[in-house]
Amino acid sequence: SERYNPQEIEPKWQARWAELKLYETDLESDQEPFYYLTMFPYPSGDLHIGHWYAFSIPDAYARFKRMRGLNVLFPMGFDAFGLPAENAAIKAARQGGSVHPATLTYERMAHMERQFAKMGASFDWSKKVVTCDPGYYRWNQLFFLRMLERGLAYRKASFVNWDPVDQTVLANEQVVNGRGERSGALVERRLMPQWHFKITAYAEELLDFSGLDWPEKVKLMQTNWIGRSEGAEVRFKTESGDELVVFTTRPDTLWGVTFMVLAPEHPLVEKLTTPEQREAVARYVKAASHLSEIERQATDKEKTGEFTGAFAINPVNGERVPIWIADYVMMGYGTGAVMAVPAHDERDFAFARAFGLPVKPVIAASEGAEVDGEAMTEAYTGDGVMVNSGPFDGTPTGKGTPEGIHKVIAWLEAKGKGKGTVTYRLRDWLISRQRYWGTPIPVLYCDRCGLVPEREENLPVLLPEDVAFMPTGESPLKHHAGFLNATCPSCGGPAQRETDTMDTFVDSSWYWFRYLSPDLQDAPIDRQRARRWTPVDQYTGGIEHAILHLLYARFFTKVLRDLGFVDVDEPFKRLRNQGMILGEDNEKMSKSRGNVVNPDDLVAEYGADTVRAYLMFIGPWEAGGPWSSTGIEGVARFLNRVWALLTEPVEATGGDPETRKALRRAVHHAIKEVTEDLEAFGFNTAVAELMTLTNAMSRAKPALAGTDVWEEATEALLLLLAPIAPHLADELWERSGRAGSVHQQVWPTPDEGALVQDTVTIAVQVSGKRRGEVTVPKGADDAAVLAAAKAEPNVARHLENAQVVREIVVPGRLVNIVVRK
Ligand code: ANZ
Ligand code: ZN
Repeated sequence: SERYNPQEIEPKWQARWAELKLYETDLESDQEPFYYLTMFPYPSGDLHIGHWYAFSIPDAYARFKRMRGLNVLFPMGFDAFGLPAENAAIKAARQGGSVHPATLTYERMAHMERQFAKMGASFDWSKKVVTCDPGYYRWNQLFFLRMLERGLAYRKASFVNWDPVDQTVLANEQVVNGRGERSGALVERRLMPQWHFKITAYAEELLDFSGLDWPEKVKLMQTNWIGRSEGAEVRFKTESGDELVVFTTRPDTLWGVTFMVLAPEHPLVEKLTTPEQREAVARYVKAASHLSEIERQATDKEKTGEFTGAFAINPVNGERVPIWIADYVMMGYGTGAVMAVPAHDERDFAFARAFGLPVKPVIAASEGAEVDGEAMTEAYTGDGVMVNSGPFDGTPTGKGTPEGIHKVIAWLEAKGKGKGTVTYRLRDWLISRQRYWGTPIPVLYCDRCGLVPEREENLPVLLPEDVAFMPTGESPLKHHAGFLNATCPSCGGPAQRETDTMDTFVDSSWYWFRYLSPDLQDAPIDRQRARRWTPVDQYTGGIEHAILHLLYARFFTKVLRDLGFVDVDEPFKRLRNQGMILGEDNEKMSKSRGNVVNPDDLVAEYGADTVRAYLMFIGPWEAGGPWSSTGIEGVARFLNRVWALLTEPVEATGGDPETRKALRRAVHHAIKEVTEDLEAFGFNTAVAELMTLTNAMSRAKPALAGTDVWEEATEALLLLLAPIAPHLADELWERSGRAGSVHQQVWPTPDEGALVQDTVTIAVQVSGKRRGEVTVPKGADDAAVLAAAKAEPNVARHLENAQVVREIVVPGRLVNIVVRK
């Protein structure tokens, strides 16, 4: 008979599904909606095995949910703006050629769409969203303008990585060992005006994950990223009369301050520094400007710093303390100034020892315990009681027993020397990119009016197509006269357009709302549909997006709610993250290691269904695992066995009731298990269950082929296989004479009756007299049999007020409970 030939059947079914428009979702249908979103890809060019893992398994989930009777929306699009396409254009410019990011991006998207079709993916492409389309990014611009109105978008000087050779701002990823990736020049931290979104205004709300079924790990990562710290702001005065405010989580250590440290970028540094210290301080500030924040915060980094020559007065005891600058203090956190308490803070301790500054303990481990700053070898950070702290001596204090912290805050507030406050590690979202391939920020600079927002009716501010890329990488927008020179929307005079574009994370912060009405002309979001379809029921994607994308998406949803575009507080109800597919050698796949597998080659060799089923079989989807070429062979054999099982004819003998019962039990067991597995993203165990069912069917075939129970088994196998190997299942569905597509069928439900094991009936005696009988599963253990026996009503009556002295179980035959009255 005919062999399983995926190269023939897969294109056939892909064409048939497209023709039937099988996966176009009617968003207005009365059927219960289920929004399954999977993170849309950047159009990098070719689908790699990671894409297959991230998309083919979600496809199985979407197919499963459709068969379960839900109206599933499973859309797809492209996160199409971004650096790689622009870098390709810049590279071409350096080599004297030219490539346009738009051309490249659209070519790549078309190629990837063809590859998705070959995967058998059931995306609803009729809702496609492409973020570099003006019909999409115009709404980024509208949101920006509305946010600007409300102060949620603003422009302020921020530190950026400046490449002095290429005269351009670099992303953190483009700075390697402190140097520009391309120019090799020492990168400087420069203060430049940049656009920001005020995500910090939502810090508190973003810490609330109630009602979200998200992995604990992701919630924890976001919580730490937001980094809420309770503490106090304390007002110190410099000797020259300037106010120097510090943020501290430990105001209870104020009496132990022996010096102060400012971030090198702190605005008071220049003013405070004495003439003798000026040169050394300037040198230190310059050196610090070459370090990234990550390098500065490394815990093993040797402490460096410089004395400013100035002093401050401690507001709690009037002590005079020297003011230093050091790179371990960050300008972007708290107030950029620290009251240093070396006795109780590790970083301050290391700094004090490095520069010979005094250490003054103000917390004793216990009442009366001796404290000696000279003798300390490390900071004491534990709980204890306050000492050498004026009116607070003897007060218990510490992170675990914060009485002292609270009392000192109340005291500071009463004396007007400070106040309790909450600080977040989260910074406002810097969205400015000095790049071409992104959404133009819709504002202008007018000589007369200053900063002027573009009028909403003039949107979109189009990205000009006729641009020349610079070998330096500088944005071509800066040199495009037609784009730059515009009319002021306010006074009609000449104005210059903003040349910064938006971070592409803006594009991915609301795209799932747009899938609901991708062509809507007069609004970004169909609010009615959004009410019905969001929050997204299930979102899946890579763990690498645990913080930025997922936090921005939550922030944007809340902003859109506050701007009146949507009515939900959160974007994604349930989140799951897939693991990673590693090479055969258990290492990350990479070209340099030579351990990459190419999905196109695999599809040509085995067919898409085998690749899909094998990726599912590798291990729990949320864990990932190493690729195995013998593993995929095994799964290929499995699908071939399914094919042979349902296509090779046999003369069956008919079988007896026992074999019929055994087959039905295997079938309904599989239905039950596969359903539970798929619901819980247990794709590996679902495939294993199907292998077990196939084995049971192989054993039963010579007896039962052609009988009603065989047909029941065939139907169940194909239905359960449909999400996993969608082409093979549909082909066998058709060949077995069944109507329609298997993907339009209803998911089976297990017949609980068929699951019941065979039973035996056992006589029950009480002290040797027969008092009843019980029916229990064959092979049930003694404890279960005894429990059933004692529960039998007549037996129970005879056991009342009696003391059991012995219990005898003769398996499969008899129970005797010996009692004494
Ligand atoms: C005095 C003190 C004494 C501190 C003590 C800690 C322990 P978290 O918990 O992460 O919020 N700090 C404040 N602003 C800083 C900045 N811009 N750069 C670097 N460090 C800064 O950390 C808060 C603590 O980090 C603050 O409390 C301050 O040191 C330091 F026994 O103040 B503490
Ligand atoms: Zn003007």
